Amino acid sequence: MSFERAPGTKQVKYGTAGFRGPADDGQMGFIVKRSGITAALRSRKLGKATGLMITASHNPVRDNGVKVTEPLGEMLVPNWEGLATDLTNADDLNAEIAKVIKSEEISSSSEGLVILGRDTRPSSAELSFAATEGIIQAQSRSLNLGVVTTPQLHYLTYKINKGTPVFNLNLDLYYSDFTNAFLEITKNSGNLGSVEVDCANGVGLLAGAQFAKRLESKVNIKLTNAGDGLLNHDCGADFVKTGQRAPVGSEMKEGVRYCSVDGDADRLVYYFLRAGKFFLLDGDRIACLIATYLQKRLGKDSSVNFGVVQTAYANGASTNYLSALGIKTVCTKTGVKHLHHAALDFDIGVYFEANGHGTVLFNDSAIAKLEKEGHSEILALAKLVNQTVGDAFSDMLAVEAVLYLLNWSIEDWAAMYSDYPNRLMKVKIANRADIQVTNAERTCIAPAGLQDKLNSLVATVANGRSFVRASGTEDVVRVYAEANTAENCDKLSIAVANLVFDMADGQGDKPSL
Ligand code: 16G
Ligand code: ZN
Repeated sequence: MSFERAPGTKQVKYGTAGFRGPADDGQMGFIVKRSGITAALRSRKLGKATGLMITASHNPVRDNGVKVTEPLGEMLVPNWEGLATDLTNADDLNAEIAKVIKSEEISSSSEGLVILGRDTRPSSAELSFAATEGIIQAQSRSLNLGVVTTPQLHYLTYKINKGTPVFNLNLDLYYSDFTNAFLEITKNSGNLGSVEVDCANGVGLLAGAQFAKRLESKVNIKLTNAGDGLLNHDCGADFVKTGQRAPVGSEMKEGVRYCSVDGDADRLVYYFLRAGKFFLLDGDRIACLIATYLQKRLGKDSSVNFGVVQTAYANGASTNYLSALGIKTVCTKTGVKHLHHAALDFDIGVYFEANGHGTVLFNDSAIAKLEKEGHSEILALAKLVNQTVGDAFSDMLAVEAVLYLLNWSIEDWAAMYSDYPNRLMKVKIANRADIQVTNAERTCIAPAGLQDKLNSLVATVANGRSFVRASGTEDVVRVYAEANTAENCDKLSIAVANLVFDMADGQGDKPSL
């Protein structure tokens, strides 16, 4: 694989998922190398270690991708997304590097440190060499953690910047922190039963095996899709959430809790079988479970300010459930960084996308108030939830812990509310940038007149809700619809999809179910 970019190569853009694309068309090598340069320059600018993760998450195994992490484990800041884009598209790389060094006032004597990680894709190992080449070219060192989950990379990047000496930076730190937190919370419990984890044939199987071993006295963690099949193929959190069905290889039995992680283990969904029927507990449910627990334990008198951050994709029933309990909710644009940012406005910010990516952030004031009010149980939970980014395994342990603390079965959890029937469709149009949205993606402002027509369609069904937005990761427009019945929901989504197709230069066949 060449790590050089041929002049005139198609331009790429650093998006919500970093850079992502096919791993076999000769482009990913230079894209990852230049992301190494970006991560190194960012590190030199801040005088702190940054992270670089090579993964394409839930995408098929032939794809790959790369993301840069800020020192405390957050997503790359917006103006550097622009610099990453410029560095990656530059015909003259050295000139572009010089430009960034000048505009960002990076000292010529500074040296960076980039923490490097990769998933299990066959293309990932070679791409980590590409990254190293870029990191060195940008006058920095790299510390290669090898095969890790995305949240492990974020967590260890955070740890090194919080003072963990470089020689102590290893995965044992990650496993012991989360294992100890779980054991602390469940110290008075007996065995909590079985949970079966679909590892999507990805890196999750390594993390899953560690937790299974370290927690065997408390919970029986059984792993499926643990490397015997193709990555993300008919399995994983995205497959289960999108298809609302069990992954391949799972012979579901009543009375067992099931969950799926995605290809880099930053998303989680739960499910179980009841009377022969498949029942999904997605990111909205996880948020509602944790919020319910917090509200019960904090009680009326606590000064801790907490709330839930969702996107427009959150099922309306979950938002209504939270509002009925008097829990604050906020809606942001799609993409983890937007939710994360909004969650920081609360002492405790619970954020989850419906797809299962999310976490619970506790700020310093929350910790101080919890200490003062004597909430040791919630303080223990704060240690169990990965504070840097959504983490499928940390979230799984948090769900298990909260079910235990509430003395709830998975059935009790499922009974919180009933989802409104909903449907997600894709529409191909000539130029998806023609669709412009505002109000956390719930209102379409271009093409002119589309939103008015959409409103009229929504008004034709009971409990109707629908919105459209251009995907950030695929060349399509996504249409979401929700209504009181599955039939009305189908009727609404097909009508809105056709509206988009007709008003925004639809391509190919007219949308149908
Ligand atoms: C990316 C985002 C995810 C979002 C998805 C939406 C991050 C780390 N990931 O995977 O949060 O749900 O994009 O995809 O921000 P879409 O724009 O194609 O609908
Ligand atoms: Zn992922």
